Amino acid sequence: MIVSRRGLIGIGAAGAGSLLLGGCDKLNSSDSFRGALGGATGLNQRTQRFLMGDSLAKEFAEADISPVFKANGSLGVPDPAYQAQLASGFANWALRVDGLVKQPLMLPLSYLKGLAQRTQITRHDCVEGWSAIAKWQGPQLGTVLAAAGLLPTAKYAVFHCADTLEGAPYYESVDLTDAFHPQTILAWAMNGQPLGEPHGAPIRLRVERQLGYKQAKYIMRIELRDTLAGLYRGGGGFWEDARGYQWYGGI
Ligand SMILES: Nc1nc2c(c(=O)[nH]1)N[C@H]1C(S)=C(S)[C@@H](COP(=O)(O)O)O[C@H]1N2
Ligand SMILES: [Mo]
Repeated sequence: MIVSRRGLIGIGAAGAGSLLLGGCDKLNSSDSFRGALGGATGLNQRTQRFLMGDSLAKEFAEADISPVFKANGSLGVPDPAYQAQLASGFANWALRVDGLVKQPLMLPLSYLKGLAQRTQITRHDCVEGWSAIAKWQGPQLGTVLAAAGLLPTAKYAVFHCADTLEGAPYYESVDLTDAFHPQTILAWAMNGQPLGEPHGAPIRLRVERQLGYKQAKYIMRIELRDTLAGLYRGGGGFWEDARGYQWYGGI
């Protein structure tokens, strides 16, 4: 079941404060929480290294940043609820993390900005035949997933976006190998500025070893699942469903 955008924002406004601002300080200062978090991350990273190694996508220098970075696919989200969030700087917005997790979370943008940040200058490659280099900043996805605590059955992280393309909701997914890769971040800043609407405000995925269509913009919800079957047309992403693009869009 997909939670409607309106419903999501409603939960965000009501639930975010109580769950996080109340819970988070306590969690962060608890040694056992930090221990549990480290353990969960370690387990997934060991799995990842065994499978794929921890090869990094190439990173570039400030001087390499492209003067123009084309926006592609959806250039905005006409939905009035999204527009209201955009106008308020996403002050009442919260990212929902749910599905196969121990603790579903509603994470305000301020919380994501307050986590340890990673900054990386990388090249985005779109299958339509263009590339551009930008600097991205945000928390690692692994940090956010560890805060929710994955259930043992979780295999995929699915990103539900606010926009629709060709009448269908945009979504994407990665496996836990890429979810816990150090360069996989929930970017809220691009070239030192908060993400604008064309590039996916308030947050977009950067999963740097894969192609442009995997870099989901306008992420509202991250759902942990054991299978991609039964979700939309089962391809694990909008373009995978619509055009048969490879689910693993490796570069
Ligand atoms: N939500 C959402 N994410 C998306 C898309 C989209 O249309 N909607 N387009 C994808 C494609 S094909 C590309 S190349 C990049 C474009 O990102 P940009 O607009 O920042 O250049 O976003 C990807 N993520
Ligand atoms: Mo693309």
